[in-house]
Parts: sequence; structure tokens; C-alpha cells
Amino acid sequence: MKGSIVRIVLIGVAALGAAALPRGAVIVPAGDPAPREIRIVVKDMTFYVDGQDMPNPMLRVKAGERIRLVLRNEDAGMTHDFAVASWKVGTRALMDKGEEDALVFRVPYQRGTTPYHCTPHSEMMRGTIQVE
Ligand SMILES: [Cu+2]
Repeated sequence: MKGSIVRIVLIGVAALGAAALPRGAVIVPAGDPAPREIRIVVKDMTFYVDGQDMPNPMLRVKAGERIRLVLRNEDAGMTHDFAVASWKVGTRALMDKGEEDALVFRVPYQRGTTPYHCTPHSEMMRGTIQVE
């Protein structure tokens, strides 16, 4: 009887913990430097680094680096997001034109490449992240 109550409480605490952490959230150790910001805009169903004209560009990051990735949707009538499936990182939800979302994450320590994409338009809106 006592054992089952303890178990129920533990399950409840685990459920609360999972609900409180949004997708892409990370625990930031004290004293960590500010993350490097990468600003991405979406126009005409294409990702761009803000201020550059390379479509769906390769994003270069360093192993273990903290990144603050900001996505802004400038596509009228289309909702978009940004996700790195292999890292389980993504913006909160699909965004309408003019909306912006930021996610902070740490790049895995393993070097190599991994794809990023927009969930509903992954055939067109996709690119590569290179971990150096
Ligand atoms: Cu999209």
C-alpha cells in the first residue's frame, strides 16, 4: 500500500517535469557564455540566413557550441517551422507570417552533418547543418 503511493507520486512528478519542459529546451549550466545567435527567415517556402541570399543554406556550427536559433516567417498565407529531427530540436509550433520563435540548444559533440527541415514542407524546405 505504502509502496504504491510512493510510485504514484513519482509518476506524477515525472509527468509534471515532462510537461514543464518545452520542445527544444535545455538546462543551461551557470556561467555558460551567451549562445551564438543564428537568425533564419522564411520567404517563398525557402529558408535564408537573415540578410543573405543563399536558399536553404548550410549552417555551420561548432561541436558543443550553444546556439540561439531565431526563426521568423515572412511567408504570407503559409505556416512554417524549423526542426532538427536527429537532435530532437525544433521551434514550438507552426508559425504564421510575422511570427518569430527562438530555440536555444547545445550542438552535439559529434562532428559531421545532419539535416534540418520545415515539418510540413520537408521536401522543399530542407538543408544541412555541419558540425565542425
Ligand atoms: Cu514550411
